[in-house]
Amino acid sequence: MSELETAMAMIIDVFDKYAGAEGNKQTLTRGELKTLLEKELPNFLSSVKDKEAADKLLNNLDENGDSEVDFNEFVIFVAAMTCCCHKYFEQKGSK
Ligand SMILES: [Ca+2]
Ligand SMILES: [Ca+2]
Repeated sequence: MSELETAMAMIIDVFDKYAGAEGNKQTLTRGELKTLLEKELPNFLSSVKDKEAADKLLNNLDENGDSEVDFNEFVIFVAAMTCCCHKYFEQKGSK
């Protein structure tokens, strides 16, 4: 597989791993999302330390309002995070 294909497969793997922990295997509950963020995005989570921010994040992610995060909603989040990282490194590189 190419690098990009590997990256995509890994995103799917990560989602499946955490979404399968409890309840619906196709969606992340609040608890599952929290575990995912703690394990996979520890640096990001330390920047949104307060619980309110994490709750707000989930509400923003949950586009269809079912209180869970499905794969589509998760991918939008990953894409948004990737854009932020890209911008960050671009700014860093230009200095
Ligand atoms: Ca689940
Ligand atoms: Ca949802």
